[in-house]
Amino acid sequence: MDTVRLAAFADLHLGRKKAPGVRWAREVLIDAAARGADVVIFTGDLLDKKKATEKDLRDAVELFRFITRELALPLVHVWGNHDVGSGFIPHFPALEGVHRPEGGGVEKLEVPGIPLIFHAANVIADPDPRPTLRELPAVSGAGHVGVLHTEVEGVYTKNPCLPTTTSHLLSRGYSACLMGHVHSPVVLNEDPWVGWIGMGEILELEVPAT
Ligand SMILES: [Mn+2]
Repeated sequence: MDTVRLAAFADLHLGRKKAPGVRWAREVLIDAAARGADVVIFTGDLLDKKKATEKDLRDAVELFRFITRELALPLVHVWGNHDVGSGFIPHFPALEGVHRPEGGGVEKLEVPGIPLIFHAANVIADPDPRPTLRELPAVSGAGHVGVLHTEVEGVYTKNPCLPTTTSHLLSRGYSACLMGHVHSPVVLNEDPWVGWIGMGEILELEVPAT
């Protein structure tokens, strides 16, 4: 494979009334899979910290199983501040085909059959003002993708969340940097793509393989 097709979504906030919901997610992901997606990315805030219930947790697990079993696509994701605030992370099972960082630092994730290297970090507190993303490794060569739930330069100053800057992200040399936390779609840089996917949006992006 020379390129890899990503299908990315963010900030599902299950439990929140006006959030798009699991049915929406299934529909857009079915379409993305039909268009040839190789891997699904979710950039955090699966569950709403104020509204999510046990039922939403079950729906979230079912959605991830749908992606990995029915669509037969691997999933890479990180936890966002709302996931932490929901209290459900300790109850979320390990699922085959689902790849996420295990701790609170920057971790490198590799997915069998997908020629990319993911650089990802979980949010571990709400708020989470740690300067952790300074540790994102700089790389040379294609096929590196950042998967983050973050603010950039204080766009979301009310709730500090793994703060970083556009120039730092661009200096890492990644082929794309996909973010959650800001709910409107915002593109900070077109090529390589750096930005927030937004709530209720699906981003389909082709990136060069390693
Ligand atoms: Mn969010």
